[in-house]
Amino acid sequence: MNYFLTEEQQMIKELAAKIAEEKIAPVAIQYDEEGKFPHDIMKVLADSDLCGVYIPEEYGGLGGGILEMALVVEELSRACGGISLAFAGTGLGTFPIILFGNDEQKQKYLPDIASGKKLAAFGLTEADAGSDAAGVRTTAVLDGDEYVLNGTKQWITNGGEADVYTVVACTNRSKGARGFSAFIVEKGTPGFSFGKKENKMGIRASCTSELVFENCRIPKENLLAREGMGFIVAMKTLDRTRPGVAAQALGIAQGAFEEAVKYSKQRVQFGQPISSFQAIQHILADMAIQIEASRALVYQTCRFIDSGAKDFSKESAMCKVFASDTAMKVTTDAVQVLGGYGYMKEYPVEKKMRDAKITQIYEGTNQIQRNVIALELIKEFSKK
Ligand code: COS
Repeated sequence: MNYFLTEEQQMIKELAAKIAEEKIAPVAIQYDEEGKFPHDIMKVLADSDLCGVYIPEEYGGLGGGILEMALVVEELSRACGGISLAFAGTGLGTFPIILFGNDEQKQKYLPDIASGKKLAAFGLTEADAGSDAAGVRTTAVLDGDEYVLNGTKQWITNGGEADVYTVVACTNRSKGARGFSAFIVEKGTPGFSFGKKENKMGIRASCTSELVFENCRIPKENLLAREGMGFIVAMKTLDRTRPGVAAQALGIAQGAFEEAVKYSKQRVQFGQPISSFQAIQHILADMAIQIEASRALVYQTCRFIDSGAKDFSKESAMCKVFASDTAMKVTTDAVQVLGGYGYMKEYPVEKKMRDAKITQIYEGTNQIQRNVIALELIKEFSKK
């Protein structure tokens, strides 16, 4: 399918694909087994100027949008859905600054993220605030010229590895979702430490950790937007980054599909390659249909967002649901095509199936996405 990418978008996609093929694919299984964070791959991305594809040019980026970010995530995820997350998780941590940071905050943080010198992370989730994001308990209290943070964030992608954290905390509990505020917290700030690193089913090359705040004092200049805007900062960020999760799912599915086709042409049973059997052909055809439909929805949603659309919660949620459900189905089918070999760790598809699962869960479970979609639909229809 021709998606009529611009010359620059095509170049970005091809460069990311080359890095994925040459640098990531050969080490993906090893990184998965060792749970090794991909600093060396991030260095390659930095040297190739890909870290800042979605960051405005005035702050050292390439000035692209969500589509450019998605193209990189898709290609890296084709080789490894865990390694790609060092890049995608940084995007999630950076968008609150791009969207709500003042010029000073942008000047201070974005150039180093764009150059790949620093990684970022986003701290919203807590033990009792998962799907119910308004359940955040971490507090931030203004004391003179500083906010004092107390609380623990859980399951934070890039936690411990990132240098810049955008964190949502409660500044006025009585106001519910309107009582949250968002802050920038730098690694190394006294009172800010990291808890246990999680041992995960998939995306094992990605680091997932707790963020612990114990009387952590940060300058009041690190408040993003205004007090009370934290929930909106989080929701507007997620509206922009859920297509990134969709792109990760798309890449994982594409990678699994390619492995399944390759294997089906090599594997001989009953005297012929299994690709000659209709039972296998139909599985491959269904995979290809679903992947192409995902890609069309992901790219179009990204373009819609990049066109300056004001409200796209529904579209963003739709592409996340569709692409992640597709990734789960396609990777499971890829294991099926490879049969017993597919179940073994020597072959790359069981890892892709494990990596795919998280895309149905994080940045809002697919059940939450369906809530968002349904509520928006009902709102739209009641206007008619
Ligand atoms: N953009 C702008 N504003 C939004 C918004 C969006 N996408 N979504 C909600 N808001 C606003 C609402 O308009 C409301 O504002 P008012 O108080 O002015 O009316 C406020 O935020 C609270 O919204 P709502 O009442 O819908 O909040 P709920 O507590 O019901 O939560 C869901 C809504 C479930 C959608 C939210 O909690 C969510 O997205 N949960 C999943 C969290 C998630 O993705 N976690 C993963 C963390 S990152 S890995």
